[in-house]
Amino acid sequence: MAASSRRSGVTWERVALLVLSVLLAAALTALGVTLHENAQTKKLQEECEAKHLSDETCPRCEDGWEPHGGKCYFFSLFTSIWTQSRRQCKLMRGDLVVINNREEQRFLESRVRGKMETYDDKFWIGLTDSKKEGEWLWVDDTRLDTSLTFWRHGEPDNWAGLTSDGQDCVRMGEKDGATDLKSWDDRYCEYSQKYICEKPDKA
Ligand SMILES: [Ca+2]
Ligand SMILES: [Ca+2]
Repeated sequence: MAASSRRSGVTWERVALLVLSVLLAAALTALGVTLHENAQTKKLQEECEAKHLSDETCPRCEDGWEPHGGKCYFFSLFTSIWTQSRRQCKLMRGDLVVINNREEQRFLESRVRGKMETYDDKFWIGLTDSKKEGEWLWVDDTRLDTSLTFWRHGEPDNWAGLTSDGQDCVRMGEKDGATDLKSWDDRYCEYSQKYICEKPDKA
């Protein structure tokens, strides 16, 4: 009986030890996996920041910027004159928006419409003829493609009713929606408007 009891005791001790070993191994494995995953996540975050990766786990645009078609767009909440608006965009490592195709105009037109509070609550874009009257240049120094313009009816008119300087900066937006996306209007540059900044996303 004594021998049997001792054997039995030894067996139970062994089983208990085995169970504990298995539990310990499982716990260590789980801990290792967790540590590894945390390290991976941290590494990915660092890579996102360092290399501006476009991985799905990386945000494509900074807070306050809206992603669209490989670009990030910022719609200002406050108004300023055209040159100051451009300066604000540059401070955020962007520039006033350059509209390169009809799809981009469509996107901006719909976004701006949703943000306009009054009919005059339009947004500056990066188009001006301030260097030479009638010669429209984008802020990236490209000439306006005359087959890709979205002037409202009767614009640009370089209207000089308020100042003899005329109108050299372009704003966009139609609160009720633009006919055929035509929402551009040349405006006196010293007028305060909201504005749209643009920069490449982190791709
Ligand atoms: Ca003009
Ligand atoms: Ca005008």
